[in-house]
Amino acid sequence: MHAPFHLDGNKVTRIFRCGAHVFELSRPLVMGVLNVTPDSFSDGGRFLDRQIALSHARRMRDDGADLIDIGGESSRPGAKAVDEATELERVIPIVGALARDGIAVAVDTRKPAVMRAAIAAGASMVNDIAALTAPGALEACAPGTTGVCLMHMRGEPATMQDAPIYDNVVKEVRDFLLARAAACEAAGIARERIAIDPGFGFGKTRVHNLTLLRALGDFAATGYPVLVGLSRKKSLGDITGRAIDERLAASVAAALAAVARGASIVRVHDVRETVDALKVWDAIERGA
Ligand code: 9MG
Repeated sequence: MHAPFHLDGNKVTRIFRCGAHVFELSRPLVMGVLNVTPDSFSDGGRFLDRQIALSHARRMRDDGADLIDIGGESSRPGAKAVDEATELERVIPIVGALARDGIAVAVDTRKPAVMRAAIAAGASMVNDIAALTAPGALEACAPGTTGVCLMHMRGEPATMQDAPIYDNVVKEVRDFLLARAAACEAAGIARERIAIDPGFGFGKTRVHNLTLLRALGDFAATGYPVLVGLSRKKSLGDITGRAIDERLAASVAAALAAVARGASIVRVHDVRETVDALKVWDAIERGA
């Protein structure tokens, strides 16, 4: 399969288009997480105040984040659904303010109405843990040039960690993502606007997560940029025995391992540390 390319002199680079932001994938991109929720698993309640949320997002931008992912509904295991009005009220003013700053903003939502409002407010990307499966989601994202991230999730956040079972986790997740990417392209979302994500921790055991991580090359081989979110997740806590706020080293290690296996975008809470680690990794890779 072929990826979208950008020709710059005799240099050929893959690109990921997110609205006005066209990212060259010659180096890994960092997406900073901003949860404006009372109950997200790692930073729930910290950024409900709008000014604190904006300061934190701008700090992540200054620390080197390429994109900021804003979510108004927690997707942690067991999380309760949020109504549309609440989600709109939490995220749209922040999306608008950061987009006006020229920041590439992703909106983390499953709701087509939130997608439409966020895109109208200047969002450059829609990050959907349900891979645009909600009725109207494809139609909400198709017009224009907004980027999309299609994530795999088995079940729903409320119950997804209740003993998930796969015959072949890599094949099932990859097949699902390729089918969703094909649905996007059929709906008019160009290939250069699509990223895929195996959905670590979303209806997967620790072994499923590790199997997917080891097989990330199979996802990268599809030609779609692969986005990976492992930052502070339970699997890292299980491996290290560390509490959520003590998983920085584990998260940076996981981000590096993902990039080394072909991830193009890492979704992280600790932007500055991840950017530094990736700069070192990149310099070693380039030998310069
Ligand atoms: C919203 N969200 C939480 N975890 C995530 C992950 O691993 N990937 C993506 N795309 N979104 C996530």
